[in-house]
Amino acid sequence: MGVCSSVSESKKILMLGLDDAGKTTLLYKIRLGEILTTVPTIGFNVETVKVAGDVSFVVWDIGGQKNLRSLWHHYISGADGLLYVVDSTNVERLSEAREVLFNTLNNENMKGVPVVIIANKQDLPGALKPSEISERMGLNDLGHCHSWHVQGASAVTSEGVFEGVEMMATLIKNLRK
Ligand code: G3D
Ligand code: MG
Repeated sequence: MGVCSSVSESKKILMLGLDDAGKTTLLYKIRLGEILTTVPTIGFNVETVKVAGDVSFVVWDIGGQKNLRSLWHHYISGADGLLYVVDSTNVERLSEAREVLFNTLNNENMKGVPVVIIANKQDLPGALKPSEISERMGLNDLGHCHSWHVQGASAVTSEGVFEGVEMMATLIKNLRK
C-alpha cells in the first residue's frame, strides 16, 4: 500500500473571530466528541476538537487583545482552512472584523488557505444578511488569493452550521483539483 492510499487525513481548521462573535457556541454545535483540550494561554483560549473522522478543529479565541495578535503567526502554521466567525448584528465592529481577517490572511502561513466566513447570529433581528456582510467587509478583495464563501448561520439554532463546515471541506477538496 503506497503512502498516497492512506485514508487518514488530519485537517487543521482554525476558527477565528473577534470576541463575542460566537466561536465557543459554534464549537459546541459542530463537535462530535468532547473538547479535547482547553488551554488558556497568554490571553486567549485554544481549544482542539474532533469533528469527524480525523478532522480536528483548532479554535483560537482571540478576543480583542490587539497587542497579542502579533503572536498568532507562531500558531497558525499548517492550517488547512479558516473558519472566520462574524457577529452579523454588530455593525460597528465589521471594519475591525475585516482588519483582523485580512491581517491574518496576510501571514505567509495562510497563503491560499480556503476561508469560510460564518455570518453568525442570523436568528437575531437586525442581523445583516450574508451578502450584506460580504459587501460591508469588502470580501471581494479576497480575490483569487483564497477560495472563500460566506455562510449565514446561527450557533444557537444550528441553522447553517453544518453547511458551513461542509463548505469548508468542499473548498479544501477543490484545492487539489
Ligand atoms: P466567542 O467565543 O466568539 O467570544 P461566544 O463568543 O460563543 O462566547 O458567544 C458570545 C455571546 O453570543 C453569547 O451570549 C452567545 O450565547 C451568543 N451567541 C453566539 N452565537 C449566537 C447566535 O447564533 N445567535 C444568538 N442569538 N446568540 C449567539 P452570552 O449572553 O452568553 O454572552
Ligand atoms: Mg469563546
